[in-house]
Amino acid sequence: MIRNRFVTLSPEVEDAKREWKPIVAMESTIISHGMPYPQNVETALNCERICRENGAVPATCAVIKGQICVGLTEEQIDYLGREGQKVTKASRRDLPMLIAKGMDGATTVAATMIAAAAAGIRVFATGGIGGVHRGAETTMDISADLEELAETPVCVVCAGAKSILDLNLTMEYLETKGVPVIGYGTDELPAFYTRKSGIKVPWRSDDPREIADAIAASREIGYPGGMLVVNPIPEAYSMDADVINKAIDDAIEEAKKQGIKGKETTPFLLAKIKDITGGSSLAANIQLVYNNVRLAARIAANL
Ligand code: PSU
Ligand code: MN
Repeated sequence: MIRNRFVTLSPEVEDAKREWKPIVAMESTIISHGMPYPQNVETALNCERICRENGAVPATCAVIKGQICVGLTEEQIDYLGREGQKVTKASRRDLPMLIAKGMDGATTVAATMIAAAAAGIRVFATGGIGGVHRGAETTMDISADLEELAETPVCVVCAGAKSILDLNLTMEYLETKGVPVIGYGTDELPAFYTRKSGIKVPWRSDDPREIADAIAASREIGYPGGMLVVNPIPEAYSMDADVINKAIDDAIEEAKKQGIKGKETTPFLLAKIKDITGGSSLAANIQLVYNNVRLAARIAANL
């Protein structure tokens, strides 16, 4: 998407663009639907601080009163965090009506990529992306994030995908769509809370500069889409695989029992997993996001 009258850049992001400073986009569904208050607001503000400390300007994105905002104030971040699930979870398909109605929306990876692309931002840091859900052969539950990666020229840095998803099918989908997937310092897809999944990634890079070169190359050769960098959670914060996998299985069982469907699925599972693990999944989640912001800032600085 190109810049238009529905996209507002914050003064800080506007200045950064003018001065060609590195910028890193961040999403807001993770704030409103991905974590509980007040940890969600603390985490989002820490992400912005860590981004600045690593030499890049943060651009947290959301829809506020029908405007696609690239760069939020502290008050806006606090508002999204306090409102939590009351704010509309906004993916690609939600943007036109949110704008028409002048509503607020917390943007998913897909919608944040659209916002970032409109502002000419090439790098985006988050925790986890949506993907092909377990059982998608019957439910058809495949996140719009995957289509967006195929279409929109933004490099998303994440900690791999959670095994609430079918990781093999998610990788197959990305392959079909021609999305470059790059393991940062790893040959394996990280499984969000843990560093390993046993699934190979097509590419590995140990150098943020090389990843920046790949982004630049993808633009020059006319790739329409983005790129996915998968960055393992730091060893010190990674969880025990058996503990987390059991929690995920139990959470999925509970979701089935309660008939949770569609866009409610991911937020429900995240909250349930946090309860089952007594909050240790949340602590891991927060640390992996910080780690991704650091890497994204370094990539952006090399562009
Ligand atoms: N995974 C997480 N935390 C999150 C999400 C995914 O660990 O907050 C959010 C992201 O905003 C992602 C969205 O883009 O869920 C995917 O939702 P869906 O599967 O409904 O597309
Ligand atoms: Mn879905």
